[in-house]
Amino acid sequence: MNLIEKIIHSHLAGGECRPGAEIKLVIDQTLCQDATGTMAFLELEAMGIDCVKTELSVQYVDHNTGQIGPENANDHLYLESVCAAKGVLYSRAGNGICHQVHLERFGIPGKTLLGSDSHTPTGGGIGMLAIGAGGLDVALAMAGEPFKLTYPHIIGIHLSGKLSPWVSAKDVILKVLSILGSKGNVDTAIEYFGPGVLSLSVPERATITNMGAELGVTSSVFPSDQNTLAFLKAQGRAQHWVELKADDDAKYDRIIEIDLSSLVPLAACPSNPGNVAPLSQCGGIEVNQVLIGSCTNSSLKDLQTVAAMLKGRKLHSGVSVGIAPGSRQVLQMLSRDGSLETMLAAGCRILESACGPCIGQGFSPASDSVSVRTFNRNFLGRTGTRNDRCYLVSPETAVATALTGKLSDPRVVAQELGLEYPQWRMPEKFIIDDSMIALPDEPGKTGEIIRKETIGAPPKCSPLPENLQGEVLLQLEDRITTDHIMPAGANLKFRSNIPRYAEVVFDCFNREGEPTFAQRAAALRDSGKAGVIVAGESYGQGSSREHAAICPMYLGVRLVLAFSVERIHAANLINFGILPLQIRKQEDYDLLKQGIAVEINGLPQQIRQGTEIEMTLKAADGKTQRITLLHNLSKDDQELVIKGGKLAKF
Ligand code: MIC
Ligand code: SF4
Repeated sequence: MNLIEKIIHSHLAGGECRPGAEIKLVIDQTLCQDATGTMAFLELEAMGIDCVKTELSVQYVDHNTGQIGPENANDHLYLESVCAAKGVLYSRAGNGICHQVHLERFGIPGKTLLGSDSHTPTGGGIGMLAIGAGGLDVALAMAGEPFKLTYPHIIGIHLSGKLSPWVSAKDVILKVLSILGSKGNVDTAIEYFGPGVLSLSVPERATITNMGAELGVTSSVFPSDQNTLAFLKAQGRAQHWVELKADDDAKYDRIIEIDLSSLVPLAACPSNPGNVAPLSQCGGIEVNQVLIGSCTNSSLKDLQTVAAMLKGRKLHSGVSVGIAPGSRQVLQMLSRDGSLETMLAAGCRILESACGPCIGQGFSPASDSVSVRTFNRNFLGRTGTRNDRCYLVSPETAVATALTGKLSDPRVVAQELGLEYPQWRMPEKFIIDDSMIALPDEPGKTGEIIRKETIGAPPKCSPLPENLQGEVLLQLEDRITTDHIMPAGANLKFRSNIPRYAEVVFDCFNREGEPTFAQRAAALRDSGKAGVIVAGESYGQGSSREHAAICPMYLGVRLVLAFSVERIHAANLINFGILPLQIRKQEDYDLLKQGIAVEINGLPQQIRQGTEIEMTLKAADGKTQRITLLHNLSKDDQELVIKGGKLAKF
């Protein structure tokens, strides 16, 4: 068996191990972050669960830490008190980004981890089978229910050779993105193997598995070896180490060969992580902002490399540089070894250990300017600036750019400046201080759950109608992300208030002087009709935010018609009673224009009797046409969506 098969087999709670079949997995650990966690815990409360049933559940505060207005702090109070009551560890604001802290303090090779954040697969860097999901699915896992997923096709990426100086882990995952693209990889998982693995430390592996999320795969996993042990030892957790690897005769559904020595510095160009090009092809662009951090590139390894490159140098005067260390541990280490001083002396702006600009919380770039970031997503507008131009690169490329003011190949800059590549070594011991992680109350001695006025309730959805009458509210193209559907940035603080957050659904498609999407959808809902969204391929890529289903559902959306829907988003739609249907032909897509009326008769019966759904389209001139759509819902999911989603039963 390969390693992913081994972990799945040891956690199987039902189903058949065959690509495409539905299986149930026992979940050992869960993680939530604050932007998805409030809803997850409100859902857990709605289920009437007293105490979580997992081996370990941790709630982090890392997304909503700007605290402009009381909403964020109200969320934090609610989360800390509900975690104390339900047996969940709570990592306070300032302690770091969930994926980085989880890797440092809690990740265990061979365990399963379900997280309400799409970058949960970061845990694959330490040999976990770590999967992102919507908050409701994580709440169910905390309640002790196994997690349902499609048994994946397993791609083996065989690594050989060793990275050349100035080429780093980010370039490896950008290379993989250039091969597999950022769409069409649903129900696939990636396992890294081969002699090249040993040349990568745990933080480097975690950069690679983290950005596997941008491929749209279920998870990415590295073996657990001597490097994993070295990392765990330095974290004071050697007892958690087990050796894990694929059998010598393991099979994969597909094998991709990557010779690490042949890689060059790469960039993901605007505005998708899949738009990868060698830096030599996009160099010379004038850059105004460089940001280093996010759960992809904010480890001690990354930031000590950054400091070594900056030592004794000043930033280019045209560039504003921000650095957000991934955790308080990383920040303390940088402070102790003098790296922080080097960064400040160079002219860098030091940010809190949190997601910050990665999710549009400040540091939006100037209009018509270029921002270069070590982050994982550059979807249009995610920086908080409309029509932004954002490039994703390695920390080495980011510093080379910060020094020159132009998007630069670090190999060239190193030669010009006479820079030696800083060789990184894992410290013998990291600074270990878990005092910002609050432990739960003793059973039977739980305190009050604090619920301020900005904490709402998760809305329930009604069953699907017998005969659905609706209208296409929006016809969209390929690769519509959850950032398009549910913008974060300045709106992130409304995550606990669905009616308020729903006002900005599809905000990026609203035009001045015209009714907004939310207004059109609510008017249709109030007239008793269903809202319909039409899209191309890979609808709902990106974040795990279930708000991209909850808020449209709240506005009366009941159908999403697309060529394909990404895994986490498809599950979120079903969980909240929205039916995803597959468009079969381009001619059908072309007919599904905004404003066209649609009708489906006997919808529940059609769902139950097969995979085809007949829909009638009625144009404004009274002409009707029929099209056939497909669904691939399991029996359980059919009943779930028919009765109005998972919360309907509570
Ligand atoms: C993201 O990177 O888009 C986020 C913000 O971390 C999301 C979660 C969210 O929307 O709260 C994710 O990746 O799942
Ligand atoms: Fe936070 Fe950005 Fe990572 Fe999402 S991708 S968890 S916003 S750092």
